[in-house]
Amino acid sequence: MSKVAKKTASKPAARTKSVKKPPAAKAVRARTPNPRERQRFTLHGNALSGPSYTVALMLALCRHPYSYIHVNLREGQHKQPDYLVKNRYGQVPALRDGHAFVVQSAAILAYLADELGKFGARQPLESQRIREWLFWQWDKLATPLYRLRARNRGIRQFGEETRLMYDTEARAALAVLEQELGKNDWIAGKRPTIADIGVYGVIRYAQEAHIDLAPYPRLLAWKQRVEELPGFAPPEELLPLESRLI
Ligand SMILES: N[C@@H](CCC(=O)N[C@@H](CS)C(=O)NCC(=O)O)C(=O)O
Repeated sequence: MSKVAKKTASKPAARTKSVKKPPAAKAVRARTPNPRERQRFTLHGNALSGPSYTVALMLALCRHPYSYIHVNLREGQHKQPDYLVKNRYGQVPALRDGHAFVVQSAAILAYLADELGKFGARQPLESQRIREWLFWQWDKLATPLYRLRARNRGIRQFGEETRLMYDTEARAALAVLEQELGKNDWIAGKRPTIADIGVYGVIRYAQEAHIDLAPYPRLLAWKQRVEELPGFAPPEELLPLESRLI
């Protein structure tokens, strides 16, 4: 047998070994951050921003400290050149990790799940399911619910017909969640993942969108479960009105 063939022949054993490794790697990553790691992340966000909240919530649930920079949306800071180098889309949030900036809240959640080894998938199909929910959430849940909230806060203006359209869309999305939560306690399966964190970051604001969650009892029970996770904190605790450096 040639050297190459020998190497190939010995691969199955090596592969079995590497499959067993991830739990140990995860355990190392999940330990309490050391002083250098503590200063690793800086979240650029806004106190009223649901997407900023999902990232802050993820870091809180991972018990990972972070610095926080308040971006003043009213003054248009998010459209200034010095911010656009952090987030090319001119939006909050942006997360600095060392010298790199990662943007788009759902993508940031996925990044943090990989980096911190928490609330992510353990196998490819689970990873796919989580992604499906995160894409769906922005497509069908966040858009109508956040628009209704923005209207109620006076940030967006639109007439009754449009309000009714978003209201109908939001309720249709809530019905999907209600149905799905009849199968499992958590959105993407039997344990909490970034799909729950992303969706919670929208559901949290249902009241401000004037959407009553009472007709969705499973959703309410799930919301309670999220709020009971160790490290959970509401937006007002995680997103201050001023920058907070550590
Ligand atoms: N899909 C984006 C949405 C972010 C977003 O809508 N951010 C709002 C604040 S909640 C914003 O920056 N709005 C200003 C703008 O879009 O110009 C994400 O998930 O990061």
